[in-house]
Amino acid sequence: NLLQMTPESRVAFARLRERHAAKLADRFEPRDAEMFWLRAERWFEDARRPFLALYGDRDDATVQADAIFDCVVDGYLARPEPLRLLDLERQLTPDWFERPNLIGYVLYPQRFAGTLNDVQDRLDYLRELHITYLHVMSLLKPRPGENDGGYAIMDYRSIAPELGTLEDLRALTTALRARGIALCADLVLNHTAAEHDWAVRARRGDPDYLDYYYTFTDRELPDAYERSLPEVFPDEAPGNFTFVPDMAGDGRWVWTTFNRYQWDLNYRNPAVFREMLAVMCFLANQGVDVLRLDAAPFLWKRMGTNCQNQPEVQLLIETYRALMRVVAPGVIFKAEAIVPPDELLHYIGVDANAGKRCELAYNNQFMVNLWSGLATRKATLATAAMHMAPRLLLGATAIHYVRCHDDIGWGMSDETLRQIGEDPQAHRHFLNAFYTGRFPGSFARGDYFQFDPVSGDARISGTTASLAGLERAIEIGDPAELDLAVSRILLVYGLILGRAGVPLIYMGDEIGLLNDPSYRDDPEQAHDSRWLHRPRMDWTKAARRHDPGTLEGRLFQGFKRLIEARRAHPHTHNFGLFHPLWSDNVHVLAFARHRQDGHLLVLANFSEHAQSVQGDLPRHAGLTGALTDLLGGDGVTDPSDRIRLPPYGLKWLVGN
Ligand code: OTU
Repeated sequence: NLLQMTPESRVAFARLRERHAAKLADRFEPRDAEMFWLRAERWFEDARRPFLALYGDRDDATVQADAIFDCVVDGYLARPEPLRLLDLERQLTPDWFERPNLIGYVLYPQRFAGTLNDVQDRLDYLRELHITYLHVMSLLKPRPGENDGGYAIMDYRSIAPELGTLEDLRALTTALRARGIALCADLVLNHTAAEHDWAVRARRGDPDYLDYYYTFTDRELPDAYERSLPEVFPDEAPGNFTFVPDMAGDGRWVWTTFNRYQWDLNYRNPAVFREMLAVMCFLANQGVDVLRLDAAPFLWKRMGTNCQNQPEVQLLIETYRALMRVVAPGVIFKAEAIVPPDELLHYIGVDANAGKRCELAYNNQFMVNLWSGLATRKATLATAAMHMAPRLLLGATAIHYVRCHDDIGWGMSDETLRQIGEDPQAHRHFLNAFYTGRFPGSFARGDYFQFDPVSGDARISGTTASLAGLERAIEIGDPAELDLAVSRILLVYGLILGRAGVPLIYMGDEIGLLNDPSYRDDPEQAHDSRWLHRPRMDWTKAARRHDPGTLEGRLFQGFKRLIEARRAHPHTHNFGLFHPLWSDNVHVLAFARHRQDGHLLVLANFSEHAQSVQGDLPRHAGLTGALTDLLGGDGVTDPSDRIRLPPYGLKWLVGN
């Protein structure tokens, strides 16, 4: 591998060994020390090259590059034995996060159970759903008061006091590991809370720390940036800069993309790069398996652009990715980049593009297209989008989800909308009207997020159940409507479970939790309608999950059936080919998955009426012989018969 290094890198690598050989030999058995050096050698150039592309212009570039590897050594020295074993195990099973048995669940610990110890007490519940990937949001200590649902971190090395202590986190990760559940934690790396120690020092005028953030003495540059900058939270946090009156003497404007108390970090400063690297090592060494890179697109700013998805963001991720492979090869990255497919390709790719990108990323397109499908009763947009997606993206390991703690922004591509004959603006306005229940005949009960009365633009808040019609069905007391709502929920979840990648269940969806409007009475939350879909787990409802006569029982058992069908068959393993299809019925979504050990055809009816598709569709999808429905519905024997789907029906067909 030394051959792949530049001559300078070879010298730098020799320097690194010299600096640390004794320390490592002291701490580890010779073989564990050698394992480190093998990995360091393997990833050295992969880390150093993008790092120098970012910081190579500095006079002290070599010193800076050496320093990041020192940080890697420290990270490995602190890596506990059980985690080093896990690293080995995962290197033997590099597809551990791509397997059909990976089933995700995302929760707020406070709202799900209470403390981290309370979460541990609820693991049996998650076991019933076969959860093997748990995203626990907002673990780290946030600023007091308003904190954007925990996304304004005051200390990356402490747990939120109401949740417990670092010991509790380690106990939780140990318990999860024993059960084969990977833990995903947020790495909020674009910004810190204004109360973080770095920010406090910057505010006092310490020049080293002023350089951790983007600060400006007057409006000249902020105004120039604003000309091309969008606003993420226009309602409650207009603009991208906040004036901090007592900062560094006379006050300064601080870059705050999100809320006024979330200060964007300056990654042009290599000290910031290093700080965050140390945080990554720290979290990995507590037993975190998946680092969710929050707001990844925003990490680099450039005048005259929207300051998202800049090429330097990829270089940052590439460097971090390579360095963390040396410290903790069992740890993977998940990009939280809610961006169009062409941009998403820069964060993730097939086989994570030889280790340079994130292993996982959210598939936002599929999510919004599912909701568009439910509103229109048509599969056209989802089908067109799948056909137009970059081929490489189809091979990536996506997080498939129906809802999350954030709003739904209608991020489908304008190009795809036009291709299917929809006017992009009109379609988004329709979806907003539909999901706020304003559109005549709508079954949804959601609310606006960041509604702009001038343009009519908005995003949507609401739980899966409320958006899918359950809230309204209960309100009007109509059992037929209730049946339809249950079918809609199981349809969209059945679709994400029928795709490869990681299906992610949002806390409470499995028992149909409805909107929680109580946030409106809390002054810290009232302005942020995303709290509408962050209800507390209702354990009284959950207790009914085994009773098929109850709503909760129907949903929970429905989820279980889908999950168990997925786990029992190899088709959703990410090693395979994804194959979008057009059926001859606009209401029916169709896609296939090809593997050497079998082919799967997924059919989904987005309408409340029975539908059928041409009987030779499975043959076009490569399925032969008599077909079985893995979900227990009717199989298919005669290709000249049309294949029937009940209202909101779903089929997972396999050949024999
Ligand atoms: C993320 O979301 C988090 O998921 C949010 O809960 C936070 O408020 C936010 O970051 C700040 O930490 O804009 O509307 O492309 O879409 O990072 C939510 C990524 C957001 C952004 C995403 C962001």
